[in-house]
Amino acid sequence: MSHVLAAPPPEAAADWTVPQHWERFTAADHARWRTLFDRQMRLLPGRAAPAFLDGLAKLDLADGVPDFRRLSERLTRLTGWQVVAVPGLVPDEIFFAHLARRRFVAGNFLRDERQMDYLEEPDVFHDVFGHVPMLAHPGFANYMQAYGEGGLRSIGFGALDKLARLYWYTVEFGLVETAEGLRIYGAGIVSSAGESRFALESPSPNRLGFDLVRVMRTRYRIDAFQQTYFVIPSFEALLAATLETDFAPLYAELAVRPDLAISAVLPEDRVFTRGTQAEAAPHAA
Ligand code: HBI
Ligand code: FE
Repeated sequence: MSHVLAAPPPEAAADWTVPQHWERFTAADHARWRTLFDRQMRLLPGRAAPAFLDGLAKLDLADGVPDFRRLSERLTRLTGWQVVAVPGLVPDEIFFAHLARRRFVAGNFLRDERQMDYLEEPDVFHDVFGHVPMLAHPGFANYMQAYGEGGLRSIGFGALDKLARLYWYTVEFGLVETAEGLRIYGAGIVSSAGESRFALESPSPNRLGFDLVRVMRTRYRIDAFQQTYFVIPSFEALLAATLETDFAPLYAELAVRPDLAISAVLPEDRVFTRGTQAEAAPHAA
């Protein structure tokens, strides 16, 4: 993670949090947030998981960059989570420690108008619009805390790179199977106009059934749309798979098995065909 500073910047606390200073966001910032919000809302009905859309409806994120104090009050009532501001990417250990305490860290800046489609570091739109709605879902909220606790333990096993793949292929780029077809819930997809369509409608990527070990063996790319997505049957199943697994022997097994290429499809993989009929999405572009 090349952008992570070695120590918290002078304005940050030891846990890397900073005051949000919500009042410093300008009218132009709020307008840019609304542009991003409105664009996603034209795409997400019929594509995003019902859990994501339900969370979004409860959180009041439409009007501009949210004030984290009010957002955290709402979220705390729903699932006990809070949102705290950080300058940008934080070290893994700090990130996991916040998750383990049910605190989600959000970058305290908004992308500029030249980066509306792509940026390298997570900004407040990715972090809040992308991640926070799912934290209003009790099962997913528990999964995220368990992930933080598991992340702290994985460092002791030297297995952080394996566990990071689980985060990548679920929290960031996950798909879920519903009675109506595949739906997106990963924050990296739901906060991206291009990938919201690509993940479900493009014929090119693989959509494979989720399997914990399979996912943790699979490399990932950070510089383009994903070539492989993993589909969970439900958020309850995802939580159960992680809570019921003893990761210590798993890490030992993973250490001696080769990584899988991003594009690999194994004979035992369940392969899904296209995510959703484009015509079934109410606002397909
Ligand atoms: N820092 N701000 C921020 N946001 C993240 O998503 C993040 C991070 N630091 C480390 C990190 N993620 C990784 O540990 C996970 O992607 C596994
Ligand atoms: Fe993210």
